Amino acid sequence: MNASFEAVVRHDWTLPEVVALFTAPFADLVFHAQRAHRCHHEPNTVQMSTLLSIKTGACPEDCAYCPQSARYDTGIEREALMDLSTVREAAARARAAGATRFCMGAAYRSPKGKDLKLIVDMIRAVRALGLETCATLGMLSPAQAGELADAGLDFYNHNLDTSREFYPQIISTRSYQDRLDTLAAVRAAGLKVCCGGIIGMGESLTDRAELLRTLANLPEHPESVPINQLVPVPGTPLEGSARVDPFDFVRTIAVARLLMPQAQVRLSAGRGEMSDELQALCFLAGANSIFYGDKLLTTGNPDVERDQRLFARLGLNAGGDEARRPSA
Ligand code: SAM
Ligand code: DTB
Ligand code: SF4
Repeated sequence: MNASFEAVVRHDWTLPEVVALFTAPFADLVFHAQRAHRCHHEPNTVQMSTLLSIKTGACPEDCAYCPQSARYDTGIEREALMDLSTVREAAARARAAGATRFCMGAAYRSPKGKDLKLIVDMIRAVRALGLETCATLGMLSPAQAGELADAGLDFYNHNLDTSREFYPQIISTRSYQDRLDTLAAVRAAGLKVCCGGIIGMGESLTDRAELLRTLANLPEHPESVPINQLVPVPGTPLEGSARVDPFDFVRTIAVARLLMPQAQVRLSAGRGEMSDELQALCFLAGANSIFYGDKLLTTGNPDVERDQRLFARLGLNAGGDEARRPSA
């Protein structure tokens, strides 16, 4: 099948169409992804979100990639839910360093009622600093999504992680359908959706195509699509995973850009192990947002100085959601 490179918003992608994009000559794919990027976004503008783990470790789920699962001995320090002033101070530091969005992550299967009330206070405090807010707290019921929306939360992050077919090899404690149900609840509550996956867990090209196809065929495209490269953490079942071919990672970014042309495609975990040249290729392929700050949730991220140097070398500007062109 010939690849269709047209950058239109569609929700009816077939698997052969997506595979044709993945297997197109690299330069064709990246060229068309960059063209799509320029139709819908300000070129050279990259949005920056800073992460904070507000509750760390001791998670009852068994996600095979995750250092925070209670089932694996990864040596991370468990921490109960942070207090409000610590979160506010971290958000103020992130804003001072140039982030426009602050994302609070908690190692929950789903949040308990009393914790959600405390998190609502955190969301209000972060918003009051003039930052966009994002949370990732596991599964949500429609009522919980509504509570977060009422608090003024802007984005909710909940990833599909991989294809429906490969998923059971990675997680057994919650189903693919559970994830889709949470995404539907988040959307119905009026929150913006941040949803993506992980590359490098041993999945096939078909699994990568199915992940992106599932995201693109949702009733509405996620506003933000994080593409994580697996950080192989010692002690997790995936610690020995083979490194992804860097060109295949760039291809994944490019296909995400073509399938979801209006989304922020986020170059996410794994940047610490990527060269400046590989990150530049990811930006060329349509990535226009990153996680910014010395730490992701529990693992490392390039330090702020390295990112600032990279932005200067590439002529990139830090920008917010206004990067989306109104005419698109
Ligand atoms: N507990 C919540 C949940 O699972 O929705 C929120 C936090 S969880 C750490 C958020 C996402 O981080 C996961 O869905 C996964 O995509 C990503 N992630 C976790 N560990 C990772 C790793 N070692 N490498 C790359 N991405 C990872
Ligand atoms: C996402 O897709 N990636 C971020 C964010 N959403 C929450 C998390 C990456 C976590 C990497 C492993 C860690 O630092 O614990
Ligand atoms: Fe828990 Fe989330 Fe980690 Fe899964 S990814 S083990 S749900 S913190």
